[in-house]
Amino acid sequence: FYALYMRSGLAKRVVTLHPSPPVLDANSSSAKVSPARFWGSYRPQVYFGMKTRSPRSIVTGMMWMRQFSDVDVNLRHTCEQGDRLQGYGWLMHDGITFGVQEIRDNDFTLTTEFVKRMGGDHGGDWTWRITAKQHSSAPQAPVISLMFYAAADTQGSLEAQVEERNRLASITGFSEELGNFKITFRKPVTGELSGAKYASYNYLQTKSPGLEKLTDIVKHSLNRRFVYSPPSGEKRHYIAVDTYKPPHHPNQQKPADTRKEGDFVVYQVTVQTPFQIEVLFESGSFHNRPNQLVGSIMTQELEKRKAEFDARFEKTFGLESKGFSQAHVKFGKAALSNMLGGMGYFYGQSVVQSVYNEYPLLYPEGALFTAVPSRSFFPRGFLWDEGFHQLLLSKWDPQVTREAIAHWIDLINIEGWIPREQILGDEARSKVPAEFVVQHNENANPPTLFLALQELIEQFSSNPEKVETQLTLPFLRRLFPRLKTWFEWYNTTQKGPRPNSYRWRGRDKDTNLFLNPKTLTSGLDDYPRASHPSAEERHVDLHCWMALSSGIMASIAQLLGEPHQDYELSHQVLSDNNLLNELHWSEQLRAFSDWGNHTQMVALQKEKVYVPPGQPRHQFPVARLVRSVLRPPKPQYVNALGYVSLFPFLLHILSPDSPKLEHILRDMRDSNKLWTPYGLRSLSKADKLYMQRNTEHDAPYWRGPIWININYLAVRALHHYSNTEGPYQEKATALYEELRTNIIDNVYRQYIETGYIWEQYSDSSGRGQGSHPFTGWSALTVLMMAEQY
Ligand code: 6A9
Repeated sequence: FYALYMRSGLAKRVVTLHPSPPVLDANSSSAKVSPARFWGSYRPQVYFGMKTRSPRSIVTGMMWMRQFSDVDVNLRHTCEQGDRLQGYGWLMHDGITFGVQEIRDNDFTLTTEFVKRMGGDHGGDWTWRITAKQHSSAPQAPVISLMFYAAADTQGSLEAQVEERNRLASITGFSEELGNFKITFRKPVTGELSGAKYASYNYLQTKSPGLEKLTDIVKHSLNRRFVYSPPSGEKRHYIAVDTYKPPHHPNQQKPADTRKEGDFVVYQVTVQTPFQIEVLFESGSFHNRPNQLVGSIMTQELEKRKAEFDARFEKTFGLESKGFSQAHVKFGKAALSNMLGGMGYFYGQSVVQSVYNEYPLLYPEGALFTAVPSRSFFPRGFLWDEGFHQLLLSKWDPQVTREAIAHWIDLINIEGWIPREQILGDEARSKVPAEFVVQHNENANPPTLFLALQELIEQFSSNPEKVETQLTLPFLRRLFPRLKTWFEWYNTTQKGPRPNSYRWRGRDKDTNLFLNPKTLTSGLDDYPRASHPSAEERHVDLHCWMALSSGIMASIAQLLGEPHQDYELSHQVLSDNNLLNELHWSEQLRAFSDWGNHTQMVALQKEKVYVPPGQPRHQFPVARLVRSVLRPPKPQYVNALGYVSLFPFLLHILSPDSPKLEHILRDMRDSNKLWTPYGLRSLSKADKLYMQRNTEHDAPYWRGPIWININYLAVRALHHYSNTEGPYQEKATALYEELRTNIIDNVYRQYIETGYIWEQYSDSSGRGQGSHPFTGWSALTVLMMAEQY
């Protein structure tokens, strides 16, 4: 009985939250406490939509489709690479009051703008303006349907107000967090001063069983029976929302889960380009509004905010004064804006597991306000990505950074663990294949939030009089108890075989299926590590992350007047270049390296499939690729030259006078190793695993391509060593200029050519590849342009 009790106690630890008071008050995001940040474009996974920072927010959004096209139904809603848009993203966005987005579809462009106006007790009003223009290449002006919607997420109510037969003039509604409100749909006009345009109207009012079902419901309701008949022009059938009947599942025994149901109202307007449409949200508690935020008033507001944005951007990053062209500045604004406009507010439960659980468990419900790496492919929070995101955002608005860090750190459990990938809520989960959902509590991810904290501390120390930076102290005070546990979690659960060494847990276990078992937890996924994962391993990148983190823990403790000697000591020990050399310097490679049970002599080969004589071959399984080990592994250095070998340099742990620095700078500049005209490649061209697939389905990822987060750290480190007295100072300065220029030029050129900022860049052509748009850490290009590190 006792054993059973113990087991269940241990089993619960993984889902038990940290006992110290949360950094954020329970109502800190509410309309009352934080009205200006209540409404926002916090739905990065849709092309255009807004919600509030509350758990069961009413959500608003827009879908669209082109009528009379060859393609059957080209409904756009959630950001999908498969839509093959020519480009989309926020061009301007201040994170709070307004945003301007451009969406380039095949033969027309939609500009989606919003402006907020404060008033009342529920986060105020907002207006959307959608402007549609055909491309000059289009043979005739396309007819487009915009579908604006509002949906309730288990609470609140929405009601369609219909005028003139089937034109939905407005939606009235009520919810806990918004009180009463009204959403008004204005008729399309050609321009601000012209009268209404011919348009056809449709609407749908139904119930949705969950927010992840909205696209399907609209699709299933579409009908071709409607006639578009402009005063001058032919009559044609067009597609529109009609009545919605849930799809019939004959085998489904269970009744629908009505607890998840919510009202769903869609307004469709079908009109030919060019046109402009406004949608107006008015809060019921906003009584004395001076006028409606529409038409010329909206135009004035937009112009005012654009001018403010431009001035603030220049004041913050100074790109114009550095001599960048208008086109470069526009690019920089787009990169920043899409990261800000890509911030999401997610709410829900992770699915987690520890060794004490037979099955995965649901983590406690929680909120996460975070930037996301990619609005299309990974529109959710990733722990180590976020530290990089906040390096950029903290320059623009340190309050965003404090709130994002606070949300992440409030998700910590009693052990000190934070799930690495945050898949919160049904909408987020619907985008992730089941095998990737469960998060394991032995798995880490680089503690990059310390980089962002370091930036906040520096802002405070260099400007302690400023009211804004002063908020950092009370913030750190509340953060500290949790931060201590977080640091301790890394320090204990990821410790290595030798004193003061570290090892990433959670490497792939099934070693014969991969050329080299992956280490997803390190963030560098398939970067080559020891061929045979074992407890003997030690990882140089993790060692350096710990050196960095202990140093920042020491600074925070000191700032707060807390004991800091232990952190300081750890920092000194881990930064000791002699220890680092002893644990990680490979004389053979003349570079820093991981250590482990390793052999270079592995290859992926086709498995032999035995086919008995006389039997048809096709009745037997297709041969898969498996790994052959041609020489047995032994404890030794892994000797893979690439990003991992650079870490003592990247995180400034190497002393400026270390002769190792010379080797590093030489390897970096060597085109046969790491140097390319587009940035540093992740793995040396000379490495055996350079650009090698890991399985037949698994293309090289961190085995050659150029990643901007690590390149940012490299440029920042070069800047550091070029400003620090030492024998390699000049060399560092020269490399700094060259690398910085190469990265900026290429990311910019790719953006102009393809319309996107990308997840990674080809080391052979510089071409953007992988997920896009990726204004996660690739947007750090802005900081390199600004030379702010
Ligand atoms: C798979 C597919 C619709 C991989 O940017 C996020 C992470 C980084 O943290 C990591 O360092 N990316 C990098 O190696 C993307 C990971 C995406 C995994 C999700 C599910 C969904 O299909």
